Amino acid sequence: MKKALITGVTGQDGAYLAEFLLNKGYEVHGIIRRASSFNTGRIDHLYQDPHVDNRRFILHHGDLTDSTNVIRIMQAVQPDEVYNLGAQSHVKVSFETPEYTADTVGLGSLRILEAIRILGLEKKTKFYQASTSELYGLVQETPQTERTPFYPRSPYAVAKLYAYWITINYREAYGIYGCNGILFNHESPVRGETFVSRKITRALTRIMLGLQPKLFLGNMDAKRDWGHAKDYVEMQWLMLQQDTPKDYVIATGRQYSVRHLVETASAAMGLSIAWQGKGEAEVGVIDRIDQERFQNLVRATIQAQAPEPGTPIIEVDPRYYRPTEVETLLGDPGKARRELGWEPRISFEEMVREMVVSDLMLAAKDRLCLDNGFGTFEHHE
Ligand code: NDP
Ligand code: GDR
Repeated sequence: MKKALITGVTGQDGAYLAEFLLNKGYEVHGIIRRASSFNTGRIDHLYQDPHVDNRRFILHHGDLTDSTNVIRIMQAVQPDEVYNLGAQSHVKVSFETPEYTADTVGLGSLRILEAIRILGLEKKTKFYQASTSELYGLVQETPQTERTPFYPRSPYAVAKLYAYWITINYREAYGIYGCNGILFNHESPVRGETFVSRKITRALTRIMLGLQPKLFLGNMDAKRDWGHAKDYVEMQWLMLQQDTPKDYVIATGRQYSVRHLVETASAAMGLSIAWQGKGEAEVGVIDRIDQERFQNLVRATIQAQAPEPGTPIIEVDPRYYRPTEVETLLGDPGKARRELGWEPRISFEEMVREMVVSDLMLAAKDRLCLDNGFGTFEHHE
């Protein structure tokens, strides 16, 4: 039975990858951080009681900033494959916590690679590095391929640049099987609530149920190549199953603006938005609500309780602008398609719809509680 170790197992990709590897018959180990409240919501469905025999999903407390801890876990697990997904992964937050971001994202990768060396696992342990389209930053060519020059535009992206090159350096210097997956944005119903896709689906569903008055966004002209996390974790595994370690771009080859994402999510619920004004003064007002479409989507007794047509529900808030922005990203997944036979299966529209349905269910629970006198649910980002 193959053993995999996942850093960042409690995150979006970690949860999908753990499930994928368990289904492939792996024994899966994950590193989780000690927190003052439960942080395992995304992997609770995979949890196995430590008191049962033959467990195949095992969690270890740890942190990428702690090299002794990383070495000890690697020594205990002796993994065949390490997936390094752990990171302070929020680009905007990295401007506020640049040193911590560099430590987890940049040095965190080095600590695992060093653990492989120190423990003499160079010939046994394959290493996957979660690299990112943010490396392209101020893009030098469109679409971006494995050969497009990098120009990182945030402390996060600069830290990922170090992680990218240290992976290649350890591959060349010590013969470690190390790969970079240069993944473009990928989302899902368990995407972190402060990334733009989930922020949009969460806020719009809550607005439709009268739980939140407005959605505040930053740069709505930003364009991204958005795929589904479920498709992308399969590729992370595929990269480690080859004879030779290589780096691959993983993307859909299609690009949309943040504004289009808002429109797609709204349309899935029968809500149409009319845009008024420009720049920081731009607002999105409710144009029309197709009640029948809304009802068909949820197939439950919950009623839409949105404000009247003409009400502004989307506003620009410059606090969400970044000091240096990545305006446009579009990937060319040709190498992955040709060499690994990989194609994304889930379309942008299907993914957004899945996120809307999931967030509507969560909002409906809050609505039901509120209607029955439990809680106020004022929290929104
Ligand atoms: P998430 O932010 O959802 O998850 C990040 C994970 O890293 C969480 O499990 C988090 O733990 C953990 N983590 C954070 N800091 C530390 C630390 N100091 N030590 C150990 N673990 C830590 O990210 P995603 O799942 O979306 O992304 C996975 C990886 O892929 C990240 O490295 C990200 O930078 C990269 N990436 C993501 C893309 C995307 O579009 N999603 C695209 C390209 C790259 P906790 O739950 O406790 O916070
Ligand atoms: P990104 O994702 O920075 O590409 O990094 P995010 O969803 O945060 O932003 C995408 C684009 O939307 C614009 N935007 C907003 N973003 C957020 N978060 N909140 C807003 O209110 C908002 N309004 C507009 C942003 O300016 C940006 O242009 C993600 C992370 O998962 C990284 O870890 C990963 O490496 C890259 O994707 C690929």
